[in-house]
Amino acid sequence: MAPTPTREDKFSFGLWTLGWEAQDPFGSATRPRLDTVEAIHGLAEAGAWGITFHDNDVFDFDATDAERQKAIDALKGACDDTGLVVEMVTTNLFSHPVFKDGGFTSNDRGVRRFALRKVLRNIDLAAELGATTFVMWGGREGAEYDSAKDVGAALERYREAVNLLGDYVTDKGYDIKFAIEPKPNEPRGDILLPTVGHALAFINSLERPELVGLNPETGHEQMAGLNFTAGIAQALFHGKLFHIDLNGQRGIKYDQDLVFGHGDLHNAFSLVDLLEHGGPNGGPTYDGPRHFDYKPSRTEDFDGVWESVRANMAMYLLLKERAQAFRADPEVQEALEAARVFELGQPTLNEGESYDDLLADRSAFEDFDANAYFGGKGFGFVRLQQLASEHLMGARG
Ligand code: GLT
Ligand code: MN
Ligand code: MN
Repeated sequence: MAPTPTREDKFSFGLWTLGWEAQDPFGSATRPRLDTVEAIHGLAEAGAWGITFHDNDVFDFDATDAERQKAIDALKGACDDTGLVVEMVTTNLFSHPVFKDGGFTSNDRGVRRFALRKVLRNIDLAAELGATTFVMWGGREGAEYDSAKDVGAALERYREAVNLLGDYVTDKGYDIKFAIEPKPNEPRGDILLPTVGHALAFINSLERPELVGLNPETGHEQMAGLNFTAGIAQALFHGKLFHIDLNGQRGIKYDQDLVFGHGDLHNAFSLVDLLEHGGPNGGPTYDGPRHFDYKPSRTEDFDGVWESVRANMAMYLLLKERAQAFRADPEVQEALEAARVFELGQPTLNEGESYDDLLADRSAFEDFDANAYFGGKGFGFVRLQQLASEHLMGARG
């Protein structure tokens, strides 16, 4: 039996996730639109704590001011009725034809100015609704052709945009931080800031890097063939895990946005272990929202949509239980010790040791038996992974 989610679990969902009508490049929608108020009430009943949305998940791109306000009021009312919080807001800079070459980095300067205005208006809304994270997923910021995009200039414009947004929230006194969401490709052939690492380097070049972190998505790193847990560990290491998009992906292919854990289950297990416990040597944990960015498969009707909502939370909680059992198992602790995982927590040099001291230490080099590592001194990592797998499968404690 899967544990029941509670508000303390801090589960949140994008309105665009369960609200997806399931159209894809090869076929039309297979479900009707899900009303915002209905979605919020359903999420509250399922045990979620918060919601997130793009401006145009709530009101149309072409909405009049009155239509926009009516939609916002309906959302606010549903949140007041259910106690759900709006924890993050983001801007749709990818659906409308005006953004066909991107928003912040379109070759067309008029489009770039329009995109900035759309985002500034949406930041005001985010602040009004109490959201503290503002995600920027630049799905259209990229190109299909090397000859068409000056990548250096595009990064310059990206930086100009994010610097301006940092000035804006600072001057307005908003309690909002930005989280950049990397993705390697899709919808563009190649997207700028394709991975966690690229985005970290970009953030460090900003005028207010402290205001900007990451919103990594499971499937996006895995689309690049990367290990999501390792990417999250690096984001935590840099103090930049501001938010997270949990979902499932099976290998290097199109963005599947499956239910969390329905892709690479081993990686989902190690991820939950990391988020909940930090690294084995006591690295930082994550206490932000557990946010799901997935798509209920096109095969599903509304029963399947709600099944998938519950499945995301159930998978997280089950993996959390399994990770707790893994950490608490004395045999695992002994295997971690034997695998010298804790030894990596020890500095390589002694306290106060200089390179001169290291050079003088014969045991470090002249007398060090490097050949003992041939046919000996195995690390026992396979045993450790087997123990992790047995815990994951519920075969132990
Ligand atoms: C879009 C994308 C997601 C992003 C969303 C935020 S929108 O659905 O596929 O990965 O997180 O803009
Ligand atoms: Mn995705
Ligand atoms: Mn996402």
